[in-house]
Amino acid sequence: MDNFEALCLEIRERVQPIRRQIMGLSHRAKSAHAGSSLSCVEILACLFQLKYSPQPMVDKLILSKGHAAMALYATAHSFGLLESKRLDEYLQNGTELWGHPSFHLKFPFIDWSTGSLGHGLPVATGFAYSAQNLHQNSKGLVAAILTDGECNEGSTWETALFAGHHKLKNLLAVIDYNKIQSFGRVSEVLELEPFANKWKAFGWDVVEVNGHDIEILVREMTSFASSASKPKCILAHTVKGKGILEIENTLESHYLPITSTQLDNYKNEK
Ligand SMILES: Cc1ncc(C[n+]2csc(CCOP(=O)(O)OP(=O)(O)O)c2C)c(N)n1
Ligand SMILES: [Mg+2]
Repeated sequence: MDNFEALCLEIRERVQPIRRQIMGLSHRAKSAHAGSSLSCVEILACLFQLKYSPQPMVDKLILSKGHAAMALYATAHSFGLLESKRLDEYLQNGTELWGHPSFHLKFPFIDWSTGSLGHGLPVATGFAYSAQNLHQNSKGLVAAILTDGECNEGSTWETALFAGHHKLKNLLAVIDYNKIQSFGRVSEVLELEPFANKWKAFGWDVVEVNGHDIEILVREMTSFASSASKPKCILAHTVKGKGILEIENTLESHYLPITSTQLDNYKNEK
C-alpha cells in the first residue's frame, strides 16, 4: 500500500464513527442541523487529516458553516483533540460545546468563530493574504468549508474577487454543495448555476467532485497544496443528511433531531 492509499484508508475508517457520533449528539441534545453536519463529514475528515499530520499541509481550517458544529466536534474527537467526556457535554447548560464554534474558548481545532454565514471565506482570505504577503515564512493552506446557501451572500463574492485578484495560492474553499438551504432548494431560492463558471470567472481554479469520495477529495487537496498558482475552489457535490436514507436530501434534515430509531438503524446497518 502506498502513502496515498494508506492516508485514504485512515480517513475512511474515521467516517462512520464520526457519523455515529453526530447522530448521537443530535439525538441526545435534540439538536437541529444534523443534515448539515452529516453532509460535510468526508470533507472535514480529509482536511483534519491534512492538518493534524506529522507534516501538515493545512495551516488553518475555518468551518464557515458553523451550524455544522456537531461535525466539527465529532471530527475533533476522532482525531483525539476532544475527550469523550467533553463531547457528551454538547449543548448542555453551563458547558462550552456550543451550537456554533467559538474561537474564544481556545479549543485547538477552532481557528475562528463561525455561525454567521458569509464570513468564513472573508476571514480565511485575510489569513491567506497575510501569510502570503506579510509573513512570507508561513507555510500551509488556509482552508474554508462553505455552504451553497452562503454563496447567496455578497461578502462571499467580494472576497472571491479579492482572492482571485491577489492570486492567493494558499487559499482553498471547499463548498458543501448539497443543493438545500434552510428554506428550500438552491434552485428555487437563488440559483447558483453555472456555479463552477462563476468561480472561474473570479480567477479561481475549480473542480467539481463527489464530496463523499475520500480519494478524490484528498487528491484535489494535496495536488493543490503542492502546485497552486491561484486560489482553488472544490465544488463538492454532497447529500444533505448523508447516511440516513429517511432524511437524505430533505429540508427536514436541517431542523429535526435524529430519532432513537434512526440511530439504532444506523448502528445495526453498519
Ligand atoms: C448570516 C446568516 N443568516 C442566516 C443564518 C441562519 N441559517 C442557519 S443555517 C442557514 C442556511 C442553511 O443552508 P446552507 O447555508 O446551504 O447550509 P447547509 O446546512 O445546507 O450546509 C441559515 C440561513 C445564519 N446562520 N447566518
Ligand atoms: Mg446547503
